[in-house]
Amino acid sequence: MKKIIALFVCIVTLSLLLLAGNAAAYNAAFTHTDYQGSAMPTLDGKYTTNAEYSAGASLGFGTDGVFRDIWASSGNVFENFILETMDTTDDATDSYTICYDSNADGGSTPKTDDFKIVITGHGASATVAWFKGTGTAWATAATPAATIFDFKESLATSPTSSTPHYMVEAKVDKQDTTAFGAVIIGMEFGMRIAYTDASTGTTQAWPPAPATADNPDGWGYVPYSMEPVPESLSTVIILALSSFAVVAGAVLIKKPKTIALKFNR
Ligand SMILES: [Ca+2]
Ligand SMILES: [Ca+2]
Ligand SMILES: [Ca+2]
Repeated sequence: MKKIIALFVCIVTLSLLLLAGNAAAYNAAFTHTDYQGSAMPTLDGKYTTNAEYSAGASLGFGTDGVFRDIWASSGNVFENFILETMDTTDDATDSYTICYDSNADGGSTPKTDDFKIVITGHGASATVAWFKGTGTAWATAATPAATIFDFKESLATSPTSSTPHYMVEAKVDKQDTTAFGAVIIGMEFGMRIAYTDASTGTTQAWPPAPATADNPDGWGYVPYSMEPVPESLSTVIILALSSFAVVAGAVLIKKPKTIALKFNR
């Protein structure tokens, strides 16, 4: 009898956990920690030295996308990232899409604390468009001042690969409320990142499909740490990303020379 009661309690508990899981405001299976950097990266659209983002964790996505981010102070606290793609074809409609759910409260449509940033094209001619949720859809929004948000895009080599490839570097003020009346990125937030190469018509994204830019419930979760990334964690992340392509997984290892050779094959 005790076993039956124990089994019943177990089933009820599991059911409640499943219900809680379904109610999550983001896809917790895709969680990426935002680590603290000791200095702001140089916003030049390039990942010039390993040290620039070595405090952050690497996040591989798609077949060859790599995202690195750190939060750091420059007066206010900023979220800084470098999003690299191994794309080398210069298409005017190549695009990066970064979505933030400031409160990580999800929703099947973009709410008013949700933002979508689309950077299109390359180099000095790259353009940015901001969108803010209305509750049911995206509406175009004014791009915040460069002191609040700024980006640079370039074709360059990096510690990730010695073959020149496209990447975008950006910073977003995590404390500013002047642009939209509330912070653009909360302390812990939801996020989706994507890159579309017009030459191949393929989109690489985190989280991958079926997640979309229009459904915050499917986005990943980004908690923060008051420390730089532990040295051993890169390997742990590789193991966690079991569905991740082997070649991109190699990018996560902090051995720039080895990585460069793999991409040069
Ligand atoms: Ca830089
Ligand atoms: Ca391209
Ligand atoms: Ca939200």
